[in-house]
Amino acid sequence: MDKIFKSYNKIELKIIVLILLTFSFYSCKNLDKSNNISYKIVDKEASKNVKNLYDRLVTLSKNGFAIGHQDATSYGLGWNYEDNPNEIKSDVNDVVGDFPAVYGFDIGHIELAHSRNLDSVSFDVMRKLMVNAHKRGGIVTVSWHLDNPVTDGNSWDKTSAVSDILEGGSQRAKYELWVERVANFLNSVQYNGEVVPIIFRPFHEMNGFWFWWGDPNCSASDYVKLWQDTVKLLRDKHHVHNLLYAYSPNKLNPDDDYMKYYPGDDYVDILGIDIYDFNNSEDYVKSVIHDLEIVKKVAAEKNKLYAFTETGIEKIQTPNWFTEVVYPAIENSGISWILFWRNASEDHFYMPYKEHSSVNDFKQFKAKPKTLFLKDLNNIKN
Ligand code: BMA
Repeated sequence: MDKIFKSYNKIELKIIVLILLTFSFYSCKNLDKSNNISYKIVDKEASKNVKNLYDRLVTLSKNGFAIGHQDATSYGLGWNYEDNPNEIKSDVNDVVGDFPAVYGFDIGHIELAHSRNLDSVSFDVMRKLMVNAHKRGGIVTVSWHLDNPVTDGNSWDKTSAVSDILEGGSQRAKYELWVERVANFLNSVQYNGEVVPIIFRPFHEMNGFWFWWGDPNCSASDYVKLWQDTVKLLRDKHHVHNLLYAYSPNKLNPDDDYMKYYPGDDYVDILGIDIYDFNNSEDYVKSVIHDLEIVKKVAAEKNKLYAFTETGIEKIQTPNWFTEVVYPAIENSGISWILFWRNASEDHFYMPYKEHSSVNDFKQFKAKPKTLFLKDLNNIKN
């Protein structure tokens, strides 16, 4: 080796070292490039934006996890977007000077052709805010608290209904119309003439005993049929090509099987789980670690992304909850994002707002190495 080096002068050596360094830098970057990862998505005809979103999720999860907030820009404590539609506001931004990276919306009541969702967010406003989130580099995810199609009660009306909306069921025509309305809305979310990519998370928390589409009001096989049928209606009948599909059971009780309602590898893009802290952080942390480990294992076997699709502690009365409870529990989980629930009122909020006692803790949470807010997300190169 020495001999070889002696034959070069100092300048030549510097140039060689530079070339070698540049080469190794680019080859490392290439190794990290998500394009090199092979994956299959539910919709073979998905728009290129959907594929980009998938790539972004793969890449970002190597750097940390994106921070999400339900209805982040629709309203917060003491404000509503509709009161000042010239300004995009969020409680998160008011507290830490940056916006969430993930934006959750709920389309419950789109099926009824209402102009507002079940939480009074106008669908026209929602569409604008989805486009705005996407335009600024954010990620959009949608849940669907749809009414009970048999009774016209809400999602929590546990009257059995799934068998009635499957093919041959008494409410089939109604359900097909509902899905058509969902399709029309999702297809209408466009920016510069292109559909905005959306992570769609229907029929969530099916193991939670509170929704008509879940245990014990619907069998696992009917659930799977409903899911597959809904995907086919959206994708094949209504040509909705801007979706990734996320499956998200609720916290697993000891006898629960994460896969019990799993609609199949060809119908799910992202594996998720919803777990809340009901002011018992010890129990919460145990569940988060245990359940995310299961989700991670299944995701690895199936080569799929995974996320913490809903969480939070209502009213945040536990001191340092963000840095001492949730952060350590998810730090090494490998999730792509975490979605905190909505800031609806002083009795029902999950993110800090100006002057709340958890503001300082949340600032420290933001400073942690793995929490990715909007600016962080935009700094990650795909
Ligand atoms: C629930 C609560 C409800 C709300 C629903 C859909 O968890 O926040 O108040 O209507 O989500 O957003």
